[in-house]
Amino acid sequence: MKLSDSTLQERAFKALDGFKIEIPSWGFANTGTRFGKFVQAAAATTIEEKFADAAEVNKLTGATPTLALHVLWDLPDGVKDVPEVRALERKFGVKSGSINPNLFQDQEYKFGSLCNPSAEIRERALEHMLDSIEIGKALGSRDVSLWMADGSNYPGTQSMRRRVEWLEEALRTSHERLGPNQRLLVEYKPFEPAFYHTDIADWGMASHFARAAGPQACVLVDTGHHYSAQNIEQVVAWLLHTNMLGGFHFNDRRYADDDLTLGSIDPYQIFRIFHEIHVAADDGLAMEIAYMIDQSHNLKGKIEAMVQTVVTAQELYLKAALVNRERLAELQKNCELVAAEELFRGAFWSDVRPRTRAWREARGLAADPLEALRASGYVEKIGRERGSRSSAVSSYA
Ligand code: LRH
Ligand code: MN
Repeated sequence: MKLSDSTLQERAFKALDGFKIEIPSWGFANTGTRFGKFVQAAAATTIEEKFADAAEVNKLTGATPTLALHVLWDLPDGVKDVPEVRALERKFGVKSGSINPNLFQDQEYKFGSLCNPSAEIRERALEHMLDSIEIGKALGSRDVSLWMADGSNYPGTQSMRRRVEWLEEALRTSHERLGPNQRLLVEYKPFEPAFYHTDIADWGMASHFARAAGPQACVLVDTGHHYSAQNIEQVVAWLLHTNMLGGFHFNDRRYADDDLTLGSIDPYQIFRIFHEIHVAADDGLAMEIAYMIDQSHNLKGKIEAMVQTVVTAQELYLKAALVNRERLAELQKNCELVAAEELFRGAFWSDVRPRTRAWREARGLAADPLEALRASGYVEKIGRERGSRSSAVSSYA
């Protein structure tokens, strides 16, 4: 049974009204690769500038009310920086989102942080975890989002099972410290910067650590953290089935953790992921999914890339929302392969931009956020204001 245009329009507005995606503070900063960093005059270096840029993106897209913070990059003095961040939230109308501990840049983490053979270093890493949880409580943020670079580069140089035990212990202690509404998101990554073993390398390990920690812990799927041959939407289907899916770090890649802009290489991948989520919603699965962007804009204009990413995410989320899932379920049951594929892929190919424009106009937003950004002169303005000091850049973001 074909869906009428009014049904599609209604579903479209409902889907877009409900779709919020969190933007990373580090997406506005000068970032690079080990081969260098190309500085942009308009890049943000202070937490105030990161909130200002986040507010501009939210004004243009109506879909990014929260800003992910990385503790040592955005709150270098820890909990003491909370009052300033609170004031920025009020000034710019953007709330602090997930709190991301930094357990990878300190010299002492050379052989790991929570998995380091030195009990002393594990203790200090745990202190930072607990500080990050306290910052989350003080800011009223729901998620503490943990990614660790921990691993090794050469066979035989570390005990992988010992490190599992140390991490289980640290995450149990961290979970005990969570507030009633807080969650611990465990992010996995198969390699980089460790190139022999990574302690949280895949969804199975992340699920184990989350379960071992406690009921408020779940798994974060960074789309860039998979071997190229991996079926990411199947991982998502499993995490939905096992009620372990906490959220996403969206980006795109051609080879490894390239952190390119969402939908720039394989938009169909993200469409397939969103489809699994829409079907799970139809099935009434309890879900609290944090949609977040995790990209480093090394060449594209930082704000332009962020607006482009949010618009692309809205379009891919909507394309998947408008799949005639009732009809697809029939075709899947009858194993009508070509008809099912044509329906599924057809939804991906349908141009939903007229619907996203209509939704924006109906919600008093710019019909074309990228065009509105260009017309606003915002990037030029902040480039002039920030440009004079942009030569020396120190930390990663
Ligand atoms: C690690 C990662 C993690 C963040 C970092 C900026 O690759 O995906 O989520 O801490 O990027
Ligand atoms: Mn990530």
